[in-house]
Amino acid sequence: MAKSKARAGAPSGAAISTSYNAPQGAGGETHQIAGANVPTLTTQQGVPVADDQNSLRAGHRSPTLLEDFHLREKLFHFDHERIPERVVHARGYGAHGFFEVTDPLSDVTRADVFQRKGERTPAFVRFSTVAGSKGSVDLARDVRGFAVKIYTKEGNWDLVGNNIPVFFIQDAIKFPVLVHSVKPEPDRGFPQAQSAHTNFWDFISLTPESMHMIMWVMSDRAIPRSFRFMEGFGVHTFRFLDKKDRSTFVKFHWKPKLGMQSVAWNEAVKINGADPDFHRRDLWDSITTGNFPEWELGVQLFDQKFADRFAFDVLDPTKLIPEEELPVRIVGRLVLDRMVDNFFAETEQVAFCTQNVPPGIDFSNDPLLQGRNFSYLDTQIKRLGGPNFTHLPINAPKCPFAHFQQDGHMAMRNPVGRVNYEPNSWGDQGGPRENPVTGTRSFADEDTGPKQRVRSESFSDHYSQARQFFISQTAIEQKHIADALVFELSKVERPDVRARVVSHLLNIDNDLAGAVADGLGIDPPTPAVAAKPTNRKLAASDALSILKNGPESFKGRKVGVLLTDGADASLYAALDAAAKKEGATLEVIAPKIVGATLSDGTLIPARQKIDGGPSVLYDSVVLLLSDKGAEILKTHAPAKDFVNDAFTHCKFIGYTASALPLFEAVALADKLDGGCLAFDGKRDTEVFVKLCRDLRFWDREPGTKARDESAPPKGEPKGARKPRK
Ligand code: HDE
Repeated sequence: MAKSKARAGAPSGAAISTSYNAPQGAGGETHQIAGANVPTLTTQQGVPVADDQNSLRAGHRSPTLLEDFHLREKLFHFDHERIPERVVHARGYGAHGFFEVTDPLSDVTRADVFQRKGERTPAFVRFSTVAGSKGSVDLARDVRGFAVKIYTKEGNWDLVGNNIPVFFIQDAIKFPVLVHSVKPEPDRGFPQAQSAHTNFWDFISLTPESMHMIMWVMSDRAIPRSFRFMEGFGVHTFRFLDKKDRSTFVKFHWKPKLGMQSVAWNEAVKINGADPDFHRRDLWDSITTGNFPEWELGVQLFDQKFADRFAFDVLDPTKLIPEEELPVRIVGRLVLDRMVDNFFAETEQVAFCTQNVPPGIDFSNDPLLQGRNFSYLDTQIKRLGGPNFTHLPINAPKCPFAHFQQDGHMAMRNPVGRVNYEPNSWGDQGGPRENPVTGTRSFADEDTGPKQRVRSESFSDHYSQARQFFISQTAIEQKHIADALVFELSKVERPDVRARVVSHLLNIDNDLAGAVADGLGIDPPTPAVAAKPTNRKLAASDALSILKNGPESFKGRKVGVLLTDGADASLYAALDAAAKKEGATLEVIAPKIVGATLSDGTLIPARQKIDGGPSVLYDSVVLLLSDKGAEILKTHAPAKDFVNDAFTHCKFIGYTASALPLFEAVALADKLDGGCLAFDGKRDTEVFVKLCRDLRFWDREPGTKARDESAPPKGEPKGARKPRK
């Protein structure tokens, strides 16, 4: 059991946690070293170690002796530290929390976890990217995994979802090749964590069913600002079963309390260089500072009649049900309030399995879900080395369990007694028996037919919802989709593949196809042959847009404050207070990591030295400079990039008049717009924070209408003013 302890005599005075293996609760042998009482280092067998720095040798300069069991054990264990990384979703980050019911669902499900209002059930969540390996960057353009394990009183429920409500393919049999196509190309072993390459788009261009998902993946949903600002979806249609085993179909939604937010593509590229762990750090920072991220759980409930009249097959995982057509009922909340003690033991070893459902939750016949129910158990056996991965604390249920499964690799429990089978004649000595009353039951589905390899005709519309997604976006978001497609296809080496993708886009939206063809410098080809013509009459769904559902506040966001010696102390204090009032945080960037001494002599420590804290890491920026500070920074490349990037990425910029030389140095002094606010006095800091509620000043983005009328900005303060020079 790994222990974390504060070590006495830590140099900084702050508590340092150490991570080492020791028996749970055991005192163990200790000894004094440099005034501290420390545990004695041992081998795995518990033998005390006298020298951990030098291997055993016959003389000063002689070969190492084979009998050095401490050396051999240490190397052997190190050599085996890695387990196979997940074949997909290898890069992930997890946290603990709880699920709380706010609106019980006893009317539709017997699942115990949904019965009592206010009841909290422990949960563990692992967010991930799909394509990259464990060490890849956080801001790849990719789907994000949103896997939730809820430790219910009737067994673990794993809702292994994504931040996108549909999927690339309709049948599990296509999954291995989909993944092969997006992963590094097999001969050259690159590109890493990128869909922008020939093989992926070749496969996609030959797989029209992927077009709806492609619209999502090319949208800003695939470059989220952090895990805290993205939605999650169960994707498939599931079933709820009530006490009488009556079925209600259900689709699961997680809605972030802080609202949705994404970064710009150019930011994503730069963040990956500046902080490849951007999403991990964000979750760590927010949870360890007590700003616990939270999502609402919503359900879309429907019956067979709705399914029959809905325009698409509810078993088709490339389709969603628009919220406008079937509202989402909010039934609970998920709060993440504790980081793991140990990344490997918990985040790496957690084993999600879609087939883990408690009584009252059941599967539909979605062919992708059916395939997943085999795949997840199978993959855990490979990854965790045997059938006993449920013995690991992160995977073990937190409710009582009783079964006759035994032995196998790494069995960690010690079953006692003589009886390991049932039925048996040993009465109450005979161990667990089945319970038809509380036991899990499946829906008595009568669907059956001839044995065949077939795709249902009802799965054949590949373009209508792709179009619906596209027309539901604001003009800015539509432009981002077109830009992303041009970027990705520009990395595709084969012109025929590029043209084939555009031929599909023509079945989605002519303007989109035209913009992409133009961006690639090609003439639009003829439209792809469609199994079913696009229904161009589907109404737009506002719920599908990020910008139409912007947050009401700047809560949970971060202001990067570039600070120099001599900066106005009262403005800094006012800005700090205004940000705190909003629930946002300040992060100080300074020319030196020691920080900046303000006009009143206070030293404000910096979190980043300017070279390590580019503006892409922040939601908005403030330049709080002294005249002297600005003079120094105006020739400093990272400071110039800081300002230039913040402006290019449509960020709100607060500044003091003394910062103007820095704007001049990047030729922006004449371009300052309504997204730039000069601080004349302390009150302006509050105006600035209110401005930031819009998250970005989109008027600045080239190639889009001044302000996208379909997305009225939320929370724009009346007092916003043009800056003065
Ligand atoms: Fe997965 N998927 N998947 N997937 N998936 C895995 O399981 C698989 C699919 C998702 O944080 C693997 O433990 C098949 C859809 C998440 O540990 C593997 C198919 C959705 C995670 C696997 C799908 C997902 C995985 C790899 C098509 C969204 C990360 C390691 C039939 C609803 C879980 C592992 C974590 C992981 C198989 C499609 C989400 C190989 C065969 C659709 C969030 O079993």
